Amino acid sequence: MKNLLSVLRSDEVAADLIQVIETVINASKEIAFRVRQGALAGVLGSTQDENIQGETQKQLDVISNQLLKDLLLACAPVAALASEEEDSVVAANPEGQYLVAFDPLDGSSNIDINGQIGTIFSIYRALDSVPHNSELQFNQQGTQQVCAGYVLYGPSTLLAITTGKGTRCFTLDSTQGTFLLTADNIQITKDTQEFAINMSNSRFWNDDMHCYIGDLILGETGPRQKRYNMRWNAAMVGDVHRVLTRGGIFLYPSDKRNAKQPAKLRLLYEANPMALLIENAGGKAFSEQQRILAIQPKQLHERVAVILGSANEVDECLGYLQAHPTAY
Ligand code: AFP
Repeated sequence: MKNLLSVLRSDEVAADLIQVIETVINASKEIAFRVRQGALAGVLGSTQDENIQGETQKQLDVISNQLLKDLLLACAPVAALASEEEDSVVAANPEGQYLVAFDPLDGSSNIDINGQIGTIFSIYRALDSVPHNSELQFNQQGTQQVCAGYVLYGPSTLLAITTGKGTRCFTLDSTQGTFLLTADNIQITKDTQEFAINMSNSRFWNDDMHCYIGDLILGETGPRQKRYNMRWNAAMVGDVHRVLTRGGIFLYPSDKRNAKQPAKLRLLYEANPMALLIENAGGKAFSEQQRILAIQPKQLHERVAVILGSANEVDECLGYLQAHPTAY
C-alpha cells in the first residue's frame, strides 16, 4: 500500500507544502493517541474558558489546538495560522510561504461520549501584498486552497485529503505510525436517499428549507417519490466522511435565531476545506445562494450556511431555495 508521502511526491506536490502537510499530520497523530487514551490520558471534560465564538472549550480542544500551534510555529514554510480556538491570526515565520487554518477538534460535544471527532485543515499560499501577520492574509476564496483535509478520529483514524488531484483517503496504521492509501480518487454518488440535518432547528428555518426537508420526509408518497433516511453525527467530519463514502446531502442552513449570526459553520476552517474535498470528489458544495469556494471572506471567523454532497441532490435542494431566495 502507498503511504501519504509517496502519494504526495508522485503528485509532484512542492517539497515545502509537503513539509506543512506532514506537520499537520504529525500533530494529528499526537491528537489521535490522546483521543484513544480517553479518560486514561485525563483529556476529557470542559475547561473554565470560552473561545471567541462563545463556546465552552473542552480540554481536548485546547490540547489539540496547542499541539497544532506548537508544531506549525516550528515549521519554517508557515507564515501564519488561524484556528477556531484563537481570537486572531497567529504570526509564524515572516519568510514562510503558506497559511494554515484549522478547527483543531471538530465535534467537541462528542468527546465525552466516545463519538466521532476530527481535525479539519486548510492551506493557502501566503500573499506577498499583505503583512504576514495580518488577518487579511486569510481573506482568500476557497478556490485558492492548495490543500484541504480532515483527520477523523473514529474506530480507525482516517485522513481525507486533496491537493487538487482528486480526493483520497488514508488510514493510520498505528503499528507503523503511517497513513496508508485506502481509497483513491473518491467519487461521490450523484444521487442519494440519505440526508443529514439537525432537525431540532427546523422551527428556525425559512419556508423553502421546510418545504425541501418536508418533501424528503414524505418519501415515496411525496413529490420526490423515493424513501429517504436521516443521519446526524453532530460532528461535520463524521457527516462529511459518510457523504464521501456512500453519498448523501449534509445541510447546516441559515436560520432566524440570531439576526447577526444567521449561520453556524465557519467558512475558513470548516466550510471551505470540506467544500474542496467534496468538489474534488465530484460532489457539490453551496451556501444557499452561491458556491462555497467562490465566497469572498470578510472576517476570520465568518460563518456560512452549508449544503453539500451528492451533486443531483444538492441541485434539487437549491431548486427549492432559488424559488424564493431568503437571506436572513
Ligand atoms: P464544534 O466545532 O464546536 O465542535 O462544533 C461542531 C459543529 O460545528 C459541526 O461539526 C457540526 O456539524 C455541528 O457543529 C453540530 O451542531 P449541532 O448538532 O449542535 O447543531
